[in-house]
Amino acid sequence: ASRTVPSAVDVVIVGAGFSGMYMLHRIRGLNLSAIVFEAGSDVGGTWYWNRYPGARVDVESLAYSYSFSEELEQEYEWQERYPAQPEILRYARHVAERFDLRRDIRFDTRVTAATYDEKARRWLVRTGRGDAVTARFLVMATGCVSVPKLPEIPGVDRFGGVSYHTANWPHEGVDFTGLRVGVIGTGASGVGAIPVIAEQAADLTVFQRTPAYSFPARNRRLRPDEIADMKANYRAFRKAQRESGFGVPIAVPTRSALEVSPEEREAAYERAWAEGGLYSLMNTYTDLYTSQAANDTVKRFIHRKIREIVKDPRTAADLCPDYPVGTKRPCLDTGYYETYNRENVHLVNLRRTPIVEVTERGIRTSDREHVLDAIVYATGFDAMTGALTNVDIRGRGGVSLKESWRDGPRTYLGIGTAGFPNMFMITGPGSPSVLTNMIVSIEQHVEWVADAIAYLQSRGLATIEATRQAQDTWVDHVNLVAGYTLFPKTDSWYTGANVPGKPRVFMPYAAGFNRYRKRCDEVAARGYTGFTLSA
Ligand code: NA7
Repeated sequence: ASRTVPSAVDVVIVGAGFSGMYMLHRIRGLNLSAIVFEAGSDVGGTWYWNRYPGARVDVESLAYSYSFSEELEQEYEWQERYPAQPEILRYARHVAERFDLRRDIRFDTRVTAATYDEKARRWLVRTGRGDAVTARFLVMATGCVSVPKLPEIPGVDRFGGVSYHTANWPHEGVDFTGLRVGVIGTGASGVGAIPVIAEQAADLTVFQRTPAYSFPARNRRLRPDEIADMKANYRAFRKAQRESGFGVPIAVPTRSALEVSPEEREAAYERAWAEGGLYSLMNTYTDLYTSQAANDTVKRFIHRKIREIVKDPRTAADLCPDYPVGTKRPCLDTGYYETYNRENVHLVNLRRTPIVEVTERGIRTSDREHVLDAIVYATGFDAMTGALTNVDIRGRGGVSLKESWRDGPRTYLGIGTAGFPNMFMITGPGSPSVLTNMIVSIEQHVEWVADAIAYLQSRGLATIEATRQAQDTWVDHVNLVAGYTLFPKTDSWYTGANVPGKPRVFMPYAAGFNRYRKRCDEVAARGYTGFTLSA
């Protein structure tokens, strides 16, 4: 098929995941032209790349779906409470078909540079395939956890077996039958992959640096009656999502974990554990994210659960995390802790015996060499900023985004950044997105950006740009809010600590999605306060 790229459009959108797809749909609704560049060969973003066994979403399917089209809501049939990657990718493809999105998306095309021309007031966007397109608006829909990070371990290239990163998994799948497999990393990706690989592999060794808190998903097929029920009540449900703190409607806790009796608390934690899900346990009391003493109660509860499930006491002890629960994104699992009771699964605690190097034959820890046929790197991402700073973005005066974010990302509302007119980020650093049901955050951002562009159009305005003052105030506010929580106390990809040399800043906005959305709405209603609009 011929591949044409226009030389000028109204909007260039980078990325065809859930953000870029919806952005394209909204831009079309404004009767503007748009082109989307996507590095992958199809839509889906995260769900296109992360094909490792056991990859699942950690928000319930009926809530982890677009709300902008009632027809889409009514016609789509989710199968599982927490669908696996293939089902979510199928949904993304369905949306692309349904709204005829693909004709404006150029696949297998990575954007390499974007330069703002102050005279012409247009962005010039370049791709790895030699495309050069100018646009009035640039929307970075590049995702928050989309740049895979390989570990800084010597010898990674020397390994004689096969190796994979979970976020760059072969499309044809991998058969581990009969193999000795090593998995490095025990975040959401490792916790998802480990139980499934364990069933296949002859032998599985898990290399754990920091244990994760993992809650049972209690995944199951959805019943026809609950699907029908949701479809009948979707409008009220979506409203409740938008008015919630995490983009997931759950009862708001009213009491401190420390004001109830230990028995009552245990009973509440037991109910949440039995119910499963990402938010139920941490939503039992008001102060689990803010008080160390309150958080300790839920931590002790989870430690007990781990010790009950895992038979070998030493392995169980190694699996118990010591940082505050929830300050790294907790995992949802199906049989994760149980997997360590299998004869063919071994846990290596890297705190005791760190990895020294990867050898031709496997992985050498400080005490011995582990001989392996395959290594799976579940080592995470250069999150929240990597996908933005990897593109050579230059705003006013040729200043690069990477340079201006040298000491950490600075944004206004996580949507715009000073010095980069008419550039928008979907779910950027400084927004609450990574703490929430991502699709709810994506829709809110896309709609806000589309409304801002429509506003400029209707008033004949050319540019919108965050002021430095509004940005400074917002960054201070994000930090102030973070300071009231336990989040900054733990090293994580929220703070940039997982990437050597990355500035340490707690990047998400932790005051809740509902408060944030209200703030964004007020900014828009007052004529985009904190942004400079120019004729
Ligand atoms: P995460 O959550 O960043 O987890 C990465 C894991 O890999 C984590 O356990 C890391 O340990 C470990 N890691 C990273 N580098 C190394 C080295 N060099 N040696 C040993 N272990 C290492 O990424 P995921 O892909 O699991 O999940 C990302 C998000 O996607 C998740 O939160 C969901 O929102 C979806 P560490 O903690 O750094 O000690």
